[in-house]
Amino acid sequence: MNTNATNLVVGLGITGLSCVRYFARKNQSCKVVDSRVNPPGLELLRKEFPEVECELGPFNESTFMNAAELIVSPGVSLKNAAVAKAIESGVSVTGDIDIFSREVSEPIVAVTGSNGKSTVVSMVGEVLKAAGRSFAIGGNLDADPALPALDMLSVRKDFYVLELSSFQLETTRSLGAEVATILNLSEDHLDRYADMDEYRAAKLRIYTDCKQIVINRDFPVPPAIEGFSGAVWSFGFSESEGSCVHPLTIHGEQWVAFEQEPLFKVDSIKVVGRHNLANAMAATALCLALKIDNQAIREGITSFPGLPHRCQWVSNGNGVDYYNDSKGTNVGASIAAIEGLAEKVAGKIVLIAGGEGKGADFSQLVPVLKRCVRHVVLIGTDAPKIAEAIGKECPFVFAAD
Ligand code: UMA
Ligand code: ADP
Repeated sequence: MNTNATNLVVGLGITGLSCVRYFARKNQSCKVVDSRVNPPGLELLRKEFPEVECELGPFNESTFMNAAELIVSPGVSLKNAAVAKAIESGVSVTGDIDIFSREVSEPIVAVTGSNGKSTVVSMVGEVLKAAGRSFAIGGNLDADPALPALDMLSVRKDFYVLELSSFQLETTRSLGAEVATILNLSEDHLDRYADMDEYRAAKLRIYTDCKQIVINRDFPVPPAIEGFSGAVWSFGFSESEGSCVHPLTIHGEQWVAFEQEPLFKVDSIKVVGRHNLANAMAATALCLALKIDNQAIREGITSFPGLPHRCQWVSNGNGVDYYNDSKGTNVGASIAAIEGLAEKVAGKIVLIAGGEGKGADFSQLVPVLKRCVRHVVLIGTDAPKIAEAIGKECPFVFAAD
């Protein structure tokens, strides 16, 4: 055994820095590696922890082999050659969420899914605020400033609400959440995973050792509840028996109800689109699992104004409304956003789309484009791929920006 072995923090971004801070609080030593020569967290590391050794540039396999444990940032795949070789030779591997779960005894609310995570965790936060409970929200959440999981521990709270990506879940062995959910699953990150099965397997790790599960009845991700003995809650547009949150018509008005009990009117929710109604129902089910009272649920969900860059109204010029949905970073998200907006303006939408497709199949866009969109403007790296997929089905132009 190598007696000089130390914790090796792999990646010096937001997560890596939070890991270094964690080890410092614990008086444990660590070393950092990053395959970039000038990684984003370098300046802060030098300032806050000048004593911490940092190895930059292409990964050195022997550094990995000699580590006591690898703490791998979400952006670094476990298939990375240096990481994989170290794991194969028996070096233990973990991630910030795994460490977080070992440190926390308070209830964790854990949310993953391809889309809607940030909206749902933020809604849960609004409800906890309305209920007067102390809480922290963080993890994958793209907030300003970001709050990586381990930094959430600086002040103890009643509840920890975690947005989790499949990347983070890859290194999470036993989360032990009070309540966990996979909101939905559609193609994403296929540049990192071999196929959807591998992506789904990473997501399913969210349920390990959790006490309660919330499932989306319209989009179950099997085998979530096979052999599960804890409480199962659900949400969805379809009718169902058991502990479910769903829309209910009462005297001609649409409500969100728990079983037969109305909680709040559908039109009292500020965020638009069917996908956001699904998000509101998911957040409601999570809060019911936490035994938060109905009034706080109503207050929290209906006061939530929505997050920037998610179907966010920007301005009106010459009678045209402009919406920013730039957080729709996969095909499923864009379909949900277009369909949500089309409830108001079917057939009149001009879609500006592009960027990096991460291996997605753009042909899935065709039916919704034909139904809801009159023209597409294509930008960014994968613009030609989108053009190829939509072909003659929907008129498009290329634009430089
Ligand atoms: N790095 C290497 N070698 C590699 C890949 C990365 O050294 O092969 C280094 C980079 O040079 C960089 C560091 O790793 O210095 C970056 O680490 P990271 O990519 O894990 O990013 P962090 O800054 O730690 O931010 C991560 C999440 N980013 C990713 O998963 C890509 C953030 O989610 C998250 O908010 C943060 O941890 C705190 O938990 C962002 C995200 O885009 C919002 N997530 C993806 C998504 O939502 O689709 C998953
Ligand atoms: P995430 O954190 O999972 O990326 P967000 O709440 O930030 O999700 O929403 C990002 C985008 O995903 C939104 O702009 C919208 O286009 C789409 N979206 C949001 N909620 C849903 C949902 N429940 N189902 C499908 N797409 C959704």
